[in-house]
Amino acid sequence: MPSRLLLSTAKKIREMRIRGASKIARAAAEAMVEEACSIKAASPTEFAERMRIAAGYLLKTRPTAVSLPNALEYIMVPFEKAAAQGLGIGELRTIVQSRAREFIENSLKATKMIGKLGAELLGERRVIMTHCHSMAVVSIFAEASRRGRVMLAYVKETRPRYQGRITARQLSELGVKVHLIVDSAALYYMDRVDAVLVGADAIALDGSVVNKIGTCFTAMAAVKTGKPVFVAAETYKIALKAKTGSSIPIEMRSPLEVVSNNFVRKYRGIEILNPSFDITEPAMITNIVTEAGILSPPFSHSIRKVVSELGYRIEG
Ligand code: RUB
Repeated sequence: MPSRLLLSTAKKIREMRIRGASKIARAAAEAMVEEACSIKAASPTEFAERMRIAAGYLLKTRPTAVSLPNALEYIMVPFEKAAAQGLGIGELRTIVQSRAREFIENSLKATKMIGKLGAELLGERRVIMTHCHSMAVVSIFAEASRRGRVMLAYVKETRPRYQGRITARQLSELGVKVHLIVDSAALYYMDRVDAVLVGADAIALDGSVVNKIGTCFTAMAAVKTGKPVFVAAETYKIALKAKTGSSIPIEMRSPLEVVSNNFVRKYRGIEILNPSFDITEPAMITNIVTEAGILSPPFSHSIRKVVSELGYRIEG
């Protein structure tokens, strides 16, 4: 069994007290450090096995955000190499610590860089519609505000978990004027906005974007009214095993996020469906802002290019 601390982080991620793809990844990396420090193993083999168990637990918490397996692989691939070479417990522990800390640091830097590149991409576009809550998106607003631009955000509330309220609060604190709207008002207000800007949980190699349920619908409304759709995502959200969006698993969450327990008990014949994410096809996306640059269509080309420049390995 992993330590109580790791189990508690896993529970927080599962229950969405830690949420958002980049925060999930960083929390998992931090949990791996804590685990490496707390394990008292009799041999390097036992230490390695317990680290694998810990990574496995974290991996199972949420299935869609590819940032989570990518963060764990960032730590575990060199770890496994070192374990196979017969390194001692102390050295193995150091590898986990340094890789995890490096991942966290790079992740924070990447979000900041996305802010800069995204603010440039927005240019004179000041009225932006967004969905859910993405730190990459907030970073772009923060940078645009820092540059003295007066921004107005149409923030969709994002049922059933209302992450839009977090975005609304954070943008408002940045000095952005905010209109919080119900999800179904997206098309109604679309003609007043200059662009749609959303985050991502995973990006397939063809440029399909997996993000909070309702993203695709918002993108469709934007396309219908001729507005650009920008996606902000760190490169560790690229799903290196997914040629298209359809191979990325979509998390189904509890009906109790949608209706009360009483409702479920009273209307047993009603099946409540609660998919947490959807897939926006590449043809609907104008640009993807990453820390390594702004990607343009055809995404199947620009994503593979950035992946190879970064030295990431496409699998399968
Ligand atoms: C969050 C969500 C966010 C992405 C990107 O979903 O869809 O848009 O995770 O966020 P949930 P970030 O609330 O279900 O985790 O840019 O912060 O990584």
